[in-house]
Amino acid sequence: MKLIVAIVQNQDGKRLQDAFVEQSVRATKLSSTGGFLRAGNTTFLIGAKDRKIDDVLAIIQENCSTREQKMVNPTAYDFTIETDLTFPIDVEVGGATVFVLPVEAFHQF
Ligand code: 2BA
Repeated sequence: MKLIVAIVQNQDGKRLQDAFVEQSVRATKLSSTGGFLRAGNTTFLIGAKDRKIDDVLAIIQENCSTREQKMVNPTAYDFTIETDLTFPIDVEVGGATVFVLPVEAFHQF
């Protein structure tokens, strides 16, 4: 068994959750915040048998898109630094950032 941790954009979270339910993939959805953009994103925890991992990854890939997101350069807030970067810059986010971890034990009491 593996634990899949998938960080996706909020815009894709609902669609991905629906796809998991439709395809009988058990998942837990958490609200999370990206450390860089400091914007909300969605993290799914999925416990899956080894033989199902590729199927779950395919579902994630099919339902998550890459997007450009605007952010104001953090140095623009520092008035001691001379910078022209007071305008928003585009940052490419996603589709999904996925970790696959080994599971030592799984219990449901
Ligand atoms: P954020 O940390 O808000 O990052 C959003 C996007 O900003 C990233 O998209 C990446 O394109 C860019 N970015 C992040 N850190 C950067 C940096 N130090 N310099 C320049 N650009 C940077 P993604 O790579 O698609 O990541 C989307 C979200 O996935 C991240 O949101 C974070 O919540 C999570 N994530 C990505 N890599 C991770 C990792 N190694 N460990 C834990 N969480 C991660």
